[in-house]
Amino acid sequence: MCGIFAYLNYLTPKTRREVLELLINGLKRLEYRGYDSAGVALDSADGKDIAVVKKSGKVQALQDEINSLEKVLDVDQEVLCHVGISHTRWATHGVPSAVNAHPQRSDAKHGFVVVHNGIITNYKDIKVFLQGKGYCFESETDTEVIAKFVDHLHNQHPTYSFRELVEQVIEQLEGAFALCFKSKYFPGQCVAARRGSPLLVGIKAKTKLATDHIPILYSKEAGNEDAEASTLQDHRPQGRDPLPTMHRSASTAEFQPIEDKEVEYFFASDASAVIEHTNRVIFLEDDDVAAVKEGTLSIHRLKRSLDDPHLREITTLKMEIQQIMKGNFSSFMQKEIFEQPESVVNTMRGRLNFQSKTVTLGGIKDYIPEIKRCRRLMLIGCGTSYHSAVATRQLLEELTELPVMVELASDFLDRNTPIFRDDVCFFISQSGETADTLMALRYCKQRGALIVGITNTVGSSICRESHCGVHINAGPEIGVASTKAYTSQFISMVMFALVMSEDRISLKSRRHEIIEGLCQLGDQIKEVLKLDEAVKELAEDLFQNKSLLIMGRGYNFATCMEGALKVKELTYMHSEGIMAGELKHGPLALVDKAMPIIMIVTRDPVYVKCMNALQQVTAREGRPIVICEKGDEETKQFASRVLEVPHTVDCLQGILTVIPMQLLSYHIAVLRGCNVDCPRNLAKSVTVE
Ligand code: G6Q
Ligand code: GLU
Repeated sequence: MCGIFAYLNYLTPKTRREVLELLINGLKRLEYRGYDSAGVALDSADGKDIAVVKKSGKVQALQDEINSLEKVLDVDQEVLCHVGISHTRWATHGVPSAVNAHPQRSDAKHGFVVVHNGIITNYKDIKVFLQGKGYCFESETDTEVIAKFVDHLHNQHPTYSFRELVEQVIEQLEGAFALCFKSKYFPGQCVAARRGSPLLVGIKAKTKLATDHIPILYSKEAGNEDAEASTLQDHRPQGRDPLPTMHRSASTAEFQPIEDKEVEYFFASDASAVIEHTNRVIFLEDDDVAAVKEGTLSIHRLKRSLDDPHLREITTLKMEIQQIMKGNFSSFMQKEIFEQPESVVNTMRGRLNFQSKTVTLGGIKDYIPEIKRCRRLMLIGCGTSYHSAVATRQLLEELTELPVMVELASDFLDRNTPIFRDDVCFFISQSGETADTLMALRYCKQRGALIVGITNTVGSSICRESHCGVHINAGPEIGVASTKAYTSQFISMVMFALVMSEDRISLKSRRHEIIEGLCQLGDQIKEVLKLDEAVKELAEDLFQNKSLLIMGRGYNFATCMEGALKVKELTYMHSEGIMAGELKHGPLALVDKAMPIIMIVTRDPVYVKCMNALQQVTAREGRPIVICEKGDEETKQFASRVLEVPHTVDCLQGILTVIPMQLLSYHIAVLRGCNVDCPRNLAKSVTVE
């Protein structure tokens, strides 16, 4: 959630206008992650102070504010070496307002400023400690303690380097964070750190980089744990500083991976913000501290754990700039809905051989024998990702003959669900950063289960912390409402089920039927997308309603839940996915001629039961809108309106039935004047519990 973007130019002259444009543009790319306020910090025009501009609302509001300050900011002045940091906030502590927006500062003179993604859970303790030292707080955020804490340490230990100060600070922080610091005392330097929230460094050098790796510098070796930092609690009662002196970096000769000339660095919470500048990035790991001083980047960790790699790899991103541009579409969500004919094919590319009818999932193939021996499969996720698990559970049960549990990550954790070494746990997440899912992953990993990540984001935390996994390869998804990631997650799980059953003769024809179905899916999705106009007309009839019920069962139940989630989040209209088998047990009471109802009825094993439900609804004067298979005259008779989708194999039908629901929520949102890409109160990547 929310975004960090920082830009450092070293010996690459830029006007302050250019720096500001870079920062604002970076924030706009990240705005989908969180967006209630935004801010920037850069050197003041006279170079003696730091100028901070913050604004409540969207990045555009910040940009307008900056435009009005052009004179004060002396935007045409050139800077040779400079650090600018910026942030778009999704408030967790304190209302969205200019004062709560980031950068947060240490003091009115801007000794240190910081931008933060995440939550500091022990901020109250630190705040009390700092108040005792005379610090006064101006915001309601948890973040402000960080800026003041680093300032306090600086006062106590003026000889410490910027990076050392940040190392000391993060050792005292609990919770989740990605941080980026700028300081008046350390001009031209930038220090960033992360734990639990994503952060990467982009590198743009004039000359080709001499290396593909950056070695990590450690302040402490493994096994030297007695030199462990004291905690804040240890120090406070004696009134001492929470600063362990033994931590100073032991390394003297810093490695200089980048020639110290003409280089630009970008710090960002996600790759979409840097891709237009460079495709060379380093994904930071938890507890990494990245520092740039005199144009040289170094990465530090406080202590070396035994399994630590000694290097951080410089990754070349494959993402294309077009992938994060809206093109001719009015919103990212609309673009992503219409990308599905290609994105589903990308998910299968190189994995599914339609001729030989074989499936290879490179990221898990070595683990398949172990998975086949497991006690049960657990599928864990949140929101839409959870729905993709619901959608594919039945097929997994059928093709693996294993018990399959489907869990919402938050509830799974609340229950302290028993997990065993012979469990195989799938973590499904578009972003790969969702806090609940990540914590459930760690919970299962600790208990010895095999961890399989199903994500769309290369380099994400879930990706890195899994034993094996599948990248769904849907391409960047920017709209907050998940669409193409859902269909690609769905297909990834179907492919996994196919892999698990490849040596089962009795399932051969079923497997072939499914592979045939997958082969036609791209074209069939194109067919479904032609319903756009009809769906728009339907939206015109529905958009003023207060509620929308979506009913179905079997393979289509997940579509009902996913459709209802889309409607809720995008249109703020009440919507509920109802399991048609449960109608008589309560929901039927809601049915009358005024209640808008959508029913999904396809020719699968529960068709007859669905028809019963349909008749129960019409018998109560309900006027259901029916999503059914093309040419199904019998079903259409009971419908007040119909949306027909092509026929495919029962277990894939959910991919085709969910698309009209995606379109419907999109059109209702537009008609209701809602912000399609950034629904209120939501963020794309939910890195807090
Ligand atoms: C739905 C949302 C949301 C999302 C979850 C999980 O439209 O995007 O429900 O699916 O927040 O996110 P991840 O898939 O990134 O873990
Ligand atoms: N917890 C911080 C705040 O509320 C950061 C929120 C964010 O990640 O944007 O200011």
